[in-house]
Amino acid sequence: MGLEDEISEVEREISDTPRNKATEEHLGRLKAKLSRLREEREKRESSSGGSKVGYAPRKTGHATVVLVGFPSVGKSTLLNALTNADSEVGSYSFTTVDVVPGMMELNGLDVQLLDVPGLIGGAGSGRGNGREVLSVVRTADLVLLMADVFDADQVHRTREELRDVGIRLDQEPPDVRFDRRESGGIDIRSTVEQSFDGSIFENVLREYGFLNGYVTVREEVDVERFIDALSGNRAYLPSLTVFNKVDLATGERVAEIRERFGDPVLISARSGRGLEELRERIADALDFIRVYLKPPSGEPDYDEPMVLGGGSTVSDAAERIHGNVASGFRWARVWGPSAKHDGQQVGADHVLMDGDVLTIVD
Ligand SMILES: Nc1nc2c(ncn2[C@@H]2O[C@H](COP(=O)(O)OP(=O)(O)O)[C@@H](O)[C@H]2O)c(=O)[nH]1
Ligand SMILES: [Mg+2]
Repeated sequence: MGLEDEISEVEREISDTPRNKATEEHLGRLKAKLSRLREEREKRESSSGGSKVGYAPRKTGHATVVLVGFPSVGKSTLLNALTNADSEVGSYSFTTVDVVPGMMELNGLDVQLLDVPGLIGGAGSGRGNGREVLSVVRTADLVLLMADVFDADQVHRTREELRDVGIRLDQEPPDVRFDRRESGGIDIRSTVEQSFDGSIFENVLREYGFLNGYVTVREEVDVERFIDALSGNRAYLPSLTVFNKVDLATGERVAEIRERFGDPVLISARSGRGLEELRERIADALDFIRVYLKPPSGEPDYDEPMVLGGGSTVSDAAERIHGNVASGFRWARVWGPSAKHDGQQVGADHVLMDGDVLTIVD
């Protein structure tokens, strides 16, 4: 049996198996098998595919936001409304995935927006192009999940398709550690109580060829998350849910969407309604801070801030400058929001804030 057939067969078996206590263990094993077979398929594709396979998109700007959603949901319209994108000129292709980039300015930062038209709901979506999709989406700092205001189920279907290619939205990576050893079998330790028994874990481990070693689980995991941890081939990204074509919707419809989806952004890419809110929500989600570097006896450089992720420390800034943390960093001074007083002397662990002025002495 070929790999494709084997995958289809396992997929079919999973969907045909009723979900209950008695089938839990069997299902766990099937899911592990499916995950492993899909990885095998991606590996084969990447070794036999064209030379374009596996190139990540150019990382430009301070952050990258990737746009995903079904065809005709309004991705191109939004990209054109928010960015300088010229899809005729700018687009480039992987073997199965097209990428259309655009740049927008957000609070003084350059943010790259990527439209990946064929990713969801297309002929090849969710099949065979997993590795390429991952290589595109992995570089992103945020996913905009776009749905049509008249077809709210697209949200779930889009999430499902992303799941199938290893993209996990709004989840932290699982806190599970694997340490292989030569012999002695499997030793699973969990620091929290688990709701299913260890033999399910063990079956999954065997499916992955993990026969000897220690497994340390530090959170309550289900089978899916355990497989995610074991596979390693996953991307964990924050997302914003965006409903488009709100210009056509009644107030009632809008209220219903808000009710069902917590805090979605409602926009009309065509009329421009909601786009300012969307820009603000993207900026909030990216959570970037700007730090202005000042030489020890000079003025701060207000023209080109250093841009760092939220929660970054002085040592992160030093690392950005020197390429590694340790080299020559002696001490630093900060002025601004994170400083207790002007020119406060701080250590490597000091947490920086947006708008700080920083001098690193080395
Ligand atoms: N009424 C309305 N139509 C829109 C809106 N955004 C896009 N469209 C239309 O929906 C169709 C598909 O849009 P497009 O941007 O090509 O979708 P894509 O396939 O996701 O890139 C086009 O006819 C657009 O003009 C919107 O906010 N309101
Ligand atoms: Mg399009």
